[in-house]
Amino acid sequence: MSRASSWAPPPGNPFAGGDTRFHVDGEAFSREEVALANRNAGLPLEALRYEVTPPGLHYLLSHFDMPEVDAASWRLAIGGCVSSAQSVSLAELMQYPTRTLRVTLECAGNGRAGMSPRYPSMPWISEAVSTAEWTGTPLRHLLERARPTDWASEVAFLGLDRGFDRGVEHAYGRSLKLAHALADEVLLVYAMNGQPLLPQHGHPCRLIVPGWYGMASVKWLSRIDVLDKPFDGFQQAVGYHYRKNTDDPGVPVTTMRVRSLMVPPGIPDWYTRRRLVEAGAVELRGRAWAGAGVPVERVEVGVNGQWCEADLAPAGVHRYAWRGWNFTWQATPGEHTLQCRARTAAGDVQPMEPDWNTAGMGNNAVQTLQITVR
Ligand SMILES: Nc1nc2c(c(=O)[nH]1)N[C@H]1C(S)=C(S)[C@@H](COP(=O)(O)O)O[C@H]1N2
Ligand SMILES: [Mo]
Repeated sequence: MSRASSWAPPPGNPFAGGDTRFHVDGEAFSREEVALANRNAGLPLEALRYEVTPPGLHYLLSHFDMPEVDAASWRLAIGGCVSSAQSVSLAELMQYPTRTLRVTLECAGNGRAGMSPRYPSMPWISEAVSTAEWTGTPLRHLLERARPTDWASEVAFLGLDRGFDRGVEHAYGRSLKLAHALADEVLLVYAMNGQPLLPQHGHPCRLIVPGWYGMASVKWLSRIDVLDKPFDGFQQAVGYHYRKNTDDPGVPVTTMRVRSLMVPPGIPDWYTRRRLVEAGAVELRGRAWAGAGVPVERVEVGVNGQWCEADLAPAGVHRYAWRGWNFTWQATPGEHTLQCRARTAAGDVQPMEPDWNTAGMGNNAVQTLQITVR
């Protein structure tokens, strides 16, 4: 595992040299960006129609390769600052009290392609969001059995996948503050929409951290380390920060920012994805979400810059899932611009322009669609 002290690439590291990626302007995507886009699928926006995303349509983000795991011999170790280190099999984990939560996950890099200049990485436009029913057990049950020591402050989660980023070799890992790790909604999950986890979503067991951007929900768990100091793994200490420039220590990326998306209306042109809609009443619909369990309170639809109130679905019991909305648009022949914008109960509103940062994270600017009405 990478530690802060080992960030300077050790001798013999074939990918030493730190960050070799430079920001780019314009719409031309590199071969590497296209290759990442082929590996990490997005939610086709018409699939926003499903309250719970069918598993094969759930967006995907994996940094390295999917590890090969034998569920029958897999074990999860819990150690570090605990009184009683644990090791559980999948069958043992399933004996713990079960909890199912409907959770909307969004990748922190969603919208990266809309930031200019752009950081070469997974070039999401707006499709890195989905909702699933995750079943597992609250992590606190295992932590309570392991009994963190009085000086424990943080819990690190290590995946079985391993690779290099910016010259640093590491297993994918993230951490949570101990108090957060003990919250009842933080789950060790082995099923998605009632089925065993698919290989790409972390089989046989992953973490789900509701309300946070997806990077916190570590897939393919191998080990949980209870720590007495902040976790210094690469994806925690170096990756996932909002930075204004490369010297900026930055602010850690945490909970999801408020956002809404609409199902593109009408029919598309195969290549450009431009839309054609027939004149008359058009039912626009979409979904809106925010992080940290804060409810979305309002969605507005912009028609050529004029904002109107959309109808929001009832809040319901799914505190960590997106909310549906719809709006009837009287479409008249010609060219039109459609937008949508959500606001939370805490008063946070989507901005019109992205809040630029070096890694292209947390872009929750309003979605804009160009529509031709016939
Ligand atoms: N072990 C591991 N966990 C991981 C990742 C990863 O690359 N390796 N990617 C993270 C990121 S950045 C996101 S957005 C979510 C995506 O989860 P999904 O692929 O199941 O949608 O997983 C997170 N957990
Ligand atoms: Mo992500």
